[in-house]
Amino acid sequence: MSFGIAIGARVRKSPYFDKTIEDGVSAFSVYNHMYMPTSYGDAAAEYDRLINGVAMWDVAVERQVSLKGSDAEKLARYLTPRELGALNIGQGRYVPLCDHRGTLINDPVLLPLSEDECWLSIADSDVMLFARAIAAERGYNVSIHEPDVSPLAIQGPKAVEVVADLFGDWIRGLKYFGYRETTLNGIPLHVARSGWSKQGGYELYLTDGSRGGELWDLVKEAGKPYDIGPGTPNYIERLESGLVSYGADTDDFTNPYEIGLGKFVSLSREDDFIGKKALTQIHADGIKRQFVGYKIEGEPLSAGNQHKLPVKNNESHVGFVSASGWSPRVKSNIGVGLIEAAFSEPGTKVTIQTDTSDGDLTATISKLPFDIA
Ligand code: THG
Repeated sequence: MSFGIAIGARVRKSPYFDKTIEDGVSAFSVYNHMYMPTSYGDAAAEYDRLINGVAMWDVAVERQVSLKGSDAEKLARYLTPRELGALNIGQGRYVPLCDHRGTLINDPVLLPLSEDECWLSIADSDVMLFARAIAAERGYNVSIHEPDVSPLAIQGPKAVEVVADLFGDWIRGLKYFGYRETTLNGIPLHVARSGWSKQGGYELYLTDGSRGGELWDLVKEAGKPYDIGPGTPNYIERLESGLVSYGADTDDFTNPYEIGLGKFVSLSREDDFIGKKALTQIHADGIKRQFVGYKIEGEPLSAGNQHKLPVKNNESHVGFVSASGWSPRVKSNIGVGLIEAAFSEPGTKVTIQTDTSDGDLTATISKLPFDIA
């Protein structure tokens, strides 16, 4: 199977788009109506850089939704089931969002920028439309738009050295999700300690898209002593680490409890928030499914699965595998997905039905994150 993805004006381009092509990008996905690099053609090298070195990722698709106005904070609190307590400028927080049915609709990072503005750094769904409708219906004094902001992630154990060489040693003192506004050769950006991997790293939130190429080159140059190379949100590392991929792992019925984000839901909050009633009911009823790891027997699976794979117990369908592949560190094929609660106990054996020559595979439920051998 070999085919391309149509490149046109309808799907948006990252400010790093031309640079990723120069650096040999070989596959894109579409995320937040934008092309997102997913491979540079050498999965083993990209994984190795992330685990042992440092990689640079075009994650401009992590779009910001700016809430600005005297009710910005009020709206942010109403949108998430998380109890936020005091918001601190310069300190981000992971804030899952639900709809009125208690279904997870995004899992952004909230960045409080000032008394009257915050950004939601979103995963792949149309939070701007949702937030605008909520704000208008409630009569909140807030304007909502997507600013010109494009994160570039620097991830891996050596990321800290690259970022310290670029900005100074103060970046070592940033807390997780902490960030600070600064410039690099006059390029405006925010430096944040964050990223969608458990290997450590930073994200540069570029705030002038016309300077993406320049920023890409500066990071690449500073990374040379550390053998920096291109990468993307890593398909295998995120499975090992048990990071949720909204959209891949979730469906239109997934609630935060079953996907492992229950700790961010505060039913005891005195103020109201979207989904409070539904989440209270879901919590009282007990969850029906659970997000689990699958340790899968057999030869290394050639590539990621293209569909959610059915999981069976005898002949009944009890769950699915949303992503799977060979883990060099677990030294096994692994996967993640939702399964009926009765089968979610670690050690339970199940059958995964593939739609390839791999046939049916035997798997054992594992806790997340996976233990690294
Ligand atoms: N970078 C930025 N924005 C993002 C993402 C990103 N927006 C949404 C998308 N990723 C998915 N959301 C995330 C982002 C970070 C984390 C998980 C999902 C994360 N989690 C830590 C963990 O699970 O250990 C910490 C969570 C906590 O305890 O607060 O880092 O990649 N800019």
